[in-house]
Amino acid sequence: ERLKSGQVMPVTPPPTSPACQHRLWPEIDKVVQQQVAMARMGIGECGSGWQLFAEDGEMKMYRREEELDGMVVDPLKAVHVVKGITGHEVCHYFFTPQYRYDWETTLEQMNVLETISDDTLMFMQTHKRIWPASQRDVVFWSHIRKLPNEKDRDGPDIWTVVNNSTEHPDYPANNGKCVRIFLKVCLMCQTRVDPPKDGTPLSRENVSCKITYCSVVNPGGWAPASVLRAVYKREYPKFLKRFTAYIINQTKNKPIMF
Ligand code: 6CM
Repeated sequence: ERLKSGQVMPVTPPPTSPACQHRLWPEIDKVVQQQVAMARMGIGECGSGWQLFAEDGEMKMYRREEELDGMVVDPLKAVHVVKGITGHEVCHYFFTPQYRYDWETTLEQMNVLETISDDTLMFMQTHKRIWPASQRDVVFWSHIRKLPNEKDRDGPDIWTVVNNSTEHPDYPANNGKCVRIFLKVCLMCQTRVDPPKDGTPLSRENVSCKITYCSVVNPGGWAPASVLRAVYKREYPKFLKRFTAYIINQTKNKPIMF
């Protein structure tokens, strides 16, 4: 059928990621969409049960107390607004392996098991042992994506990184000294721009980033609930403060990456 003038040919949109040929792609795309939808929901919309457990300036951290087979699997949701950095920058430093030892304080060792594509990696990490529990390790894919800003087409895009546990035949779970943990993590970042009124060029003073960080970690094996909750209460605020301070420091003399 011929198109009338002004009509646009309906075509299947091009694949959004070069990782789309990979066996894990259907799962990656599904989980990313689910996690972003969850991250977009406000605290009030997610149903009751979110309790504020840490607050520091603009940073607020909420958790829901949940247990599965006697193990603490409390979902966590943190929101923060940080001046001087963009969503793309936050996601870039979270995703890129070379920076991870700089900001991830619980990390003992990190290996990239597979480069699925530029925007999708598979990691194996071992984390520092926390007494009295066994040491933990984790295998997960990590995917970085730019989401179009649907509300404001001229505004900056939203960026996200989703980490999700997976399996790797060469690294079976619970086969050495470590207990395998299972995680679902979503970092979602929205840049806000407040351009100078006097027409001077945009600087880092004019940008800020709204960060939403959601995670569910299943410790995978015995870990005393009270110790685990105390560890989370201490470690999550420490992580978000240290990580954002690190990005401010890394980017301060660099051009703004939108
Ligand atoms: O999301 C974060 N980091 C990412 C990159 O490393 C990635 C990894 C998350 C691993 C989370 C491990 C949590 C700590 C393990 C404790 C296990 C319980 C031991 C038993 C204690 C009694 O998504 C930042 C993660 C920040 C964690 C505080």
